[in-house]
Amino acid sequence: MKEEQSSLLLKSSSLFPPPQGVKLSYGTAGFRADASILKSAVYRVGILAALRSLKTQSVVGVMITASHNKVTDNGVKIVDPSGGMLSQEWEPFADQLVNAQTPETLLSIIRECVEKEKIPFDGVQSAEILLGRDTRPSGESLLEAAKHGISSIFGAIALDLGILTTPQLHWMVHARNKGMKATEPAYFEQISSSFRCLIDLIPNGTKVNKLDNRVVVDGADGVGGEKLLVLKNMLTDLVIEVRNSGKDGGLLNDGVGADYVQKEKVVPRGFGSNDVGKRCASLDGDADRLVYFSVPSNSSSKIDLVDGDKILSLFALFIKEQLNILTREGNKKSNNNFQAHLGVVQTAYANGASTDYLKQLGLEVIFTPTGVKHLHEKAAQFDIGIYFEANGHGTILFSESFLSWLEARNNELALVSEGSEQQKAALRLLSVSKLINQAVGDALSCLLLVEAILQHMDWSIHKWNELYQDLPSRQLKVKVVDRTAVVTTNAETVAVTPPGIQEAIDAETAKYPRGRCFIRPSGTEDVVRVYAEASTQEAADSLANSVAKLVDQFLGFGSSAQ
Ligand code: NG1
Ligand code: ZN
Repeated sequence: MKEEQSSLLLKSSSLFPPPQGVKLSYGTAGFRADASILKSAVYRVGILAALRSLKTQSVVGVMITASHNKVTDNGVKIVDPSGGMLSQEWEPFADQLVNAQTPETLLSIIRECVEKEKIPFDGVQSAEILLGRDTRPSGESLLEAAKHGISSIFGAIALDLGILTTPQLHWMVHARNKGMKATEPAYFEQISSSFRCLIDLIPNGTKVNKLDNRVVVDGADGVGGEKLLVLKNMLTDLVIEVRNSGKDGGLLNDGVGADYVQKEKVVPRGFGSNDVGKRCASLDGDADRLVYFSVPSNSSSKIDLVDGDKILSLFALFIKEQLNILTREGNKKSNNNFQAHLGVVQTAYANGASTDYLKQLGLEVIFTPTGVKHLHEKAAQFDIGIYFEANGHGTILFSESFLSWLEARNNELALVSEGSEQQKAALRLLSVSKLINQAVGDALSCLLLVEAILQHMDWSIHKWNELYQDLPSRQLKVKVVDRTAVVTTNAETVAVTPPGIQEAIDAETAKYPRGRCFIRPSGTEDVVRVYAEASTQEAADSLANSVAKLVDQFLGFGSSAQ
């Protein structure tokens, strides 16, 4: 590393001292904490992003968001050149860099990283980093800190894209590295035009019966609401009413948003008895999660939740149907046949009834630990991989080889049987691959796909919700002295430490019919999460409460669950 480079780093890092006595870790989705202590971390992530861009000789992204966390929190994460999450191999660098106590230690960690990764670091190579942030008030100054980090590496350029949803930034990084247009209008154009294609491909008989093309969306008072106000005007055949758009002074994620709706199972702010029977949806604070719900009666705030597992089931059903049409009898004559390998990926938080349902459909179901980096990686191993977390984060991945086959098959069908059912199925799958975000779960594109499929099937939200009945479940959070004391295995279903806790959980779970329960440390909040499922709501609540007490006994302050 050149002398000027070292002294620039020493000088600029001394302007961003790390907070005393705080250790941050690159968790489920980057670094997250109270915004007031994040400047130094964001500055250093800027440096790391520049190194990552130099190493890969590609564009990378930095997103400043704390998703569903409260408005006073913020966070930062790196988007890899593929548009996915930062390679897990680099997470330890991120931890070391962010926790270095002095400019000198920071410099030596950077040196080590450059050497180990053989990063071309001669000032000749250039690096480009796309920056985005959500609507949090702390975002602007944190974004400035990231820019400082980036500009302290010679040859690195930051491109500030302003306020974006997390999936928009991922999409843009992905598009940029594929040589495609990577602007917000290009993003809106792609998802709205592929939505239109899917609507145009709806079987004629269904269109006549189509009654219900309205959806009411809770924007969590965040960036998703704001962007949806733009997108909705580009759509025909769908009427979107946006509430909690962030424009009317509501507080981000405060009694609103997908996380609140999914965990509390009550109506978000701004929804109530006037909405009985309507199809409603909620985005989270950075619009990478989506859940649906309906209000069943005007006498209580309870909702009928249609969560990520059900979105996954709807998508799986539709994709499977299109694949069946494509490969059915008569079609076998084609010498261009291909048995697409379709797989679905879930985590331990998936409702047990959803897993049973997907297996009944004959689908291959795989489990990974929580965090989309794990799900995404698995889903990418299929020709078509559908992944979803119960909380509504997910997408459908199409492999390059399957897409090339599909394009070729579509061209072949266009020649021999233009307008046939087979060709329509091929076109539908191609449209889905363009509508759905290939980089990461995206609430806006998932919303359009759900709406297109419901119109295709001519289903109401109730019909959709009846695909299977969720097993009652309960999630709790327990504050503990040190959440890292919980170490899990087996896709997080078994706690290996603290010793004895798993046996105690098993003994408790055995008391409940269809009981299932597990604990894991959160990667985004300072808590241990408890998940319980059982045959009745009372039983699920009681199991969750008893296990929360166990967590408290083994690890806690002696306080009780929140
Ligand atoms: P943690 O805090 O690690 O449980 C939460 C979600 C994840 C994921 C991340 C990122 C649950 C139980 N966990 O992670 O699924 O979405 O946030 O936002 O919903
Ligand atoms: Zn989010």
